[in-house]
Amino acid sequence: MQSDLDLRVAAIRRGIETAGTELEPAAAERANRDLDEVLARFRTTGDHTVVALVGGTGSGKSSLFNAITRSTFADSGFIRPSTRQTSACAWGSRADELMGFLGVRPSRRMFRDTLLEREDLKAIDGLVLLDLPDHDSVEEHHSAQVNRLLPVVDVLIWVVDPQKYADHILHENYLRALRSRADAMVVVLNQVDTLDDRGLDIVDGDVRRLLAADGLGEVPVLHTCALTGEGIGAVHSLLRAAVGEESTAHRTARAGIAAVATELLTHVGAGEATTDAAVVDLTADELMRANGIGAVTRSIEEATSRWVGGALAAPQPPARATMAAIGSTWAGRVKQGLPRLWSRAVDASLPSVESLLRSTADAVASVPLPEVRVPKAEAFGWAAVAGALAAVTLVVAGILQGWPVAWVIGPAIVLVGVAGMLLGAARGTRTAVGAAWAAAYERDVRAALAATVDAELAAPAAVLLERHRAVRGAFEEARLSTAAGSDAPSTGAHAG
Ligand SMILES: Nc1nc2c(ncn2[C@@H]2O[C@H](COP(=O)(O)OP(=O)(O)O)[C@@H](O)[C@H]2O)c(=O)[nH]1
Ligand SMILES: [Mg+2]
Repeated sequence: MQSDLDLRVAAIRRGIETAGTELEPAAAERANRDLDEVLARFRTTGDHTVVALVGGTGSGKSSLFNAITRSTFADSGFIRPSTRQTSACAWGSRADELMGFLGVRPSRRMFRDTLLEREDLKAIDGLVLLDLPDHDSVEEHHSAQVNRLLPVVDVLIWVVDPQKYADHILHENYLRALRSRADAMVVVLNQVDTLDDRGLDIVDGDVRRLLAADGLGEVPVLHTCALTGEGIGAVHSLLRAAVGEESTAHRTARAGIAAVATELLTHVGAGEATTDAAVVDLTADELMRANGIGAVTRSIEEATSRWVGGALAAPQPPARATMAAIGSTWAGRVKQGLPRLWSRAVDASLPSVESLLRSTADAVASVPLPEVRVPKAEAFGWAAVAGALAAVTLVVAGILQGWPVAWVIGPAIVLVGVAGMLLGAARGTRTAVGAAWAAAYERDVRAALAATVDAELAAPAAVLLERHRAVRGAFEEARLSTAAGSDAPSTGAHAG
């Protein structure tokens, strides 16, 4: 599971590096320092599952320790009623650093290879079982030991016996104070062999009632007899379950890393604006207006529709202030939601107004204005003129030659009609061609301007936004609540 934490830490370090100057140096420094601290603490305690037997003198903690480990390692018995030294058994790893951290003397450490264990204690690598000094051996070092234990302990097994389960100190000083760790607590009622069935019912009911009064009603209660081994199987199951859960040390480290990531996330935006075609087109449209392209297209339509053509309006280069406004509108769209340093980077990535003016002028100039002559319409026009002339000629000739009126009038009407149709065709052709040329000009200029916006504005912004996305993604990855790359559940009761 260490690798899961490593991945998270690596993600944060990668994010910090990718952010570069866009992350305040103080924030980066603090994050790195906090990560070092979290990792150092995790290395000291290690990714062990720590289970501690706690309770009053004579309840049977040491006997239970021995029963669980199938040893006689822990001092037990009335001869030495008060255990002064913590005994510990580690499975699968020596857990030396953790033992040292907890103040377990080397002579009180015991190591077990899980491969050599019986069925119910296989697969509990990483378990460390502690037999703590009695809590009522009122000694300075005892409370210090308990305090050191709390940040790493995964399961606290409170051992009570039928005589002393209502112990005042136990309830006041420990159970109540540890209410927040209720999910990590189990009560073992030991020495059940000293009770008959009725007695067991009464004591069990009492214990549960007292726990409920302490706000620990959910804490499971097991029954054991350390001398006969009765109920020890249930304790073994509990230990196996605890090993299967994410350890407290791991969860603490993960939470520490998540806290660092959460703080770093305040230095990036919640998302990134887009620089896609729709946004590029918005700015291209603004440049169209600023360059007076609308007037040019109108003049193309008008000039084409006239017989004699006419001069076309030329594009007008925008004023410097207009271009500056378009540039800052673009920047505003891109910077949306970005914090100060990232916004500053967006501004820095923008070309100067002069450069924008130049590239825009180049883009507009790259599209030539159309020739407004429409030969097809002119041909129609001349044909119409010829038709009209023919009609006039026919009429004049008919009058001079004295042809019958009927000969002349019919063909003349037909000729005039044809000429009229040709005139209509000429006008229609001009209008259609003019509209097409205007549209083509507008389309080409827009494409040229969009290409300019793409190259000059969108490309540098996209690089920046992509970097921001990578940084944000890295920090978010480090904050994921489920263990990345691990199937360990993130939370949950250790016993039940
Ligand atoms: N009858 C009985 N005696 C027990 C049981 N567990 C422990 N004892 C005895 O209780 C006394 C105290 O046990 P010990 O393990 O030293 O308790 P500790 O002070 O909590 O560590 C010893 O004499 C044990 O033999 C049990 O389940 N049944
Ligand atoms: Mg003891």
